[in-house]
Amino acid sequence: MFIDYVNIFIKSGDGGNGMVAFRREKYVPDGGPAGGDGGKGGDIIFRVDEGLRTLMDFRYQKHFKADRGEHGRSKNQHGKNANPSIVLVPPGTVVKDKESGAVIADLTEHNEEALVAKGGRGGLGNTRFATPKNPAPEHAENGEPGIERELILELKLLADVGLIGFPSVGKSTFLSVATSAKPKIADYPFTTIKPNLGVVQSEDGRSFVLADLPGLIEGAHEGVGLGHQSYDTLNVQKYSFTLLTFQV
Ligand SMILES: Nc1nc2c(ncn2[C@@H]2O[C@H](COP(=O)(O)OP(=O)(O)OP(=O)(O)O)[C@@H](O)[C@H]2O)c(=O)[nH]1
Ligand SMILES: [Mg+2]
Repeated sequence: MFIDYVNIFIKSGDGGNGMVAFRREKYVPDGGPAGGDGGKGGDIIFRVDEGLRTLMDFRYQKHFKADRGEHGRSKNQHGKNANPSIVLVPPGTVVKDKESGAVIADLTEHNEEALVAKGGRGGLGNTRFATPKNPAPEHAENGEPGIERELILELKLLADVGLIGFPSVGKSTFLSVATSAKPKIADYPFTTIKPNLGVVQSEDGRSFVLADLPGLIEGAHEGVGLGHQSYDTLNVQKYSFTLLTFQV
C-alpha cells in the first residue's frame, strides 16, 4: 500500500490565568476577593473531510496552534474558553506521536473526530482560595499550559482510478508519466507484482489517486499469472472505482 507521510507540530491553547481582585464598592469596606477564573485553552481536534484525498496541504502548513483561554477578570467574571482548532484531514489518516511512535488516532469516516491535544485548564481566581482563616487571599493560579507535540500523519491511500491490462502494455509507464511515482518498468511480463499508487495533480489544484496494478491474464480468478488477490487490497468492493483498460 502506498503511504504518504508528513510531520506536523501542534500546540493546544494555554489556559487563561486566574485573577487576583477584590470587591471595591462604595459603602462596603473590605469587600472580599472577586478574581474570576481563567478560561480553558483551545483543543486541537482532527476531523475527517472526505473531500480531501492527500496530505499535500500539510507540506505548506505544518504548525497548528489553538488560542489561549481568556484571563479571569474582576467582579468574579470568568475568562472565556477558547474555541477548538479544527484541522481537516483526508479519510485514511493515521495520526502518530513522533516521539513514542504510538498511534493516537486512525481516522476513516467522514466527520470522524479525534482530540489530539487538550487545551490547558484555566487557572482559579483568588475567590476560590478564600477560607475562614484567609478570607482575602492575594494569590490566584496561572492557567495550565497547552500541550505541544510533534505528530506524524500517515495516509493510507485509496485509489480513485485503477489501471488494468495485460502484462507489459505500459501501465507502470503511464503511472510514471502521470504522477511522481517511480514504479519498476521492464519489457518482461509481470514486472509489477504489487499495486503502485501515485497522485495525479491537475492544473486547477485538484488531485486524485491513480493505481498501477499487476497485469491480468485470462484465468486470473483461478490463480493464473499473479491471480487477482492484489486487487482485493484496494478495497474495490467498498469504494467506487474507475477502471482504465489497456490493450496492445
Ligand atoms: N513502444 C512503446 N513501448 C512502451 C510504451 N509504454 C511502455 N512501453 C514499454 O513497454 C514495456 C512494459 O512497460 P510497463 O510500463 O512495465 O508495462 P506494465 O503494463 O506495467 O507491465 P506489467 O507490470 O508487467 O503488467 C517497457 O519496456 C516500456 O518501456 C509505449 O507507449 N510505446
Ligand atoms: Mg507494471
